[in-house]
Amino acid sequence: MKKSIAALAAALAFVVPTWAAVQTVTLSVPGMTCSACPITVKLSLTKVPGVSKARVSYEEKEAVVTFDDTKVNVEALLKATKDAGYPSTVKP
Ligand SMILES: [Cu+2]
Repeated sequence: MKKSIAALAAALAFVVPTWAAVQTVTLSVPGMTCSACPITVKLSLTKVPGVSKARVSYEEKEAVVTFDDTKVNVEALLKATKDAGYPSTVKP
C-alpha cells in the first residue's frame, strides 16, 4: 500500500508539470484582410512571454497558439492581437 502511493506520487510528479503547463488555443481573427496580416498577428503573439508557437492562417482567419499556462493566459493572448489591431475571440 505504502509502496503504491509512493509510486503514484512519483508518476504524478513526472506527468503533471508537462500537461498542466502547455496549452493550445485556437483564436478566431476575423480582421485579417490580406496575406500580410498573419505576419503582424503572429509577431504580436510570439512576443508575449510564455508563447512558444503561433501558427496564423489568413485563409482560415485563425491563429493556433501554443503557450505555457503558468506564464500567460488566454486573456493576454486576446489582448496582444487586439493591441496589434486584430481583435480576436477564442474558437470553441
Ligand atoms: Cu493585411
